[in-house]
Amino acid sequence: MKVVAMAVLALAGAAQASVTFNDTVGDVFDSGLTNMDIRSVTMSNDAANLYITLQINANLAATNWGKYLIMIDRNGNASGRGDNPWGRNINTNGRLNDVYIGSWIDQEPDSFAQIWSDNGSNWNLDSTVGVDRSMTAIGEIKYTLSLASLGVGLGDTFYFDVMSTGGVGNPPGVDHLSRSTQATGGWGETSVAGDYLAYTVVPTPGTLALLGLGVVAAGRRRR
Ligand SMILES: [Ca+2]
Ligand SMILES: [Ca+2]
Repeated sequence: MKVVAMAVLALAGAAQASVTFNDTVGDVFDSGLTNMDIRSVTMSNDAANLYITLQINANLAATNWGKYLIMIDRNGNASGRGDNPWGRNINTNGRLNDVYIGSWIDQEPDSFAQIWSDNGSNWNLDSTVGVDRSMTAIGEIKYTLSLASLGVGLGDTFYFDVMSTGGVGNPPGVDHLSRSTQATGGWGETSVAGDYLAYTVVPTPGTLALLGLGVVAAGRRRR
C-alpha cells in the first residue's frame, strides 16, 4: 500500500511541473527595446485553466506600452488562419492559427487580453480577460486562460508562438519566441515566425490521484 501511495505522489508531482521555453536575450533589432525582448515563456495547467507567464527583459512597470501576443495552432494546420485580427505585420511562416490572444499592459488599474478564434471565415472576438500585472516590475506578465476558451482539453497537444509588438500602425512581432534570432529588421519590416513550440495539456494531479486510488481499489478487489 505504501508503494502505491508513493507512486501517486510521484505522478502528482510530475503533473504539477511547469514547462519553460527559453528565448535568446538581445534578439531584437534595437538594443534599447528591452521591453520587447522575451526571455522565456512558462506554461502549466490544471483541469480548468492554462497558466502562462511571460518573462520579459525589462521593468514593465516603468515601460509599459508593449503589446504581447500568443498565437495557437490547435491541430497542426488542419484549420485556422495565417493573418491576425490586430493586423500586425506578421508572417506565420505557413502556420494556421485557431486562436489569437492579444494583450496590453498599459491600462491602469487593469490590463486585458482579448481571446479571438477562427470561426471558419474570419476572426471572432470571443472574450476579454484580465492580465495579472502584479510582477511586472521584474518583467513578468501572467495570464490565466480557461482551457474551454482556447478549445483545448486534457491530453491535447497544441502549437504556439509568443510575440511582442507595438501599438501604433501595424508593427511586426518585434521578438518571436519561435526564433532565437531577430524576427524582423525594424518597425517597418514584416516579422517571420520560426518553428512553433508545442505544449501538451497534462492531466491534473487530482485526476492522477484518483487513478491511483482506482488502482488501490482494484488491488483490494482482487484479493
Ligand atoms: Ca528574446
Ligand atoms: Ca526570439
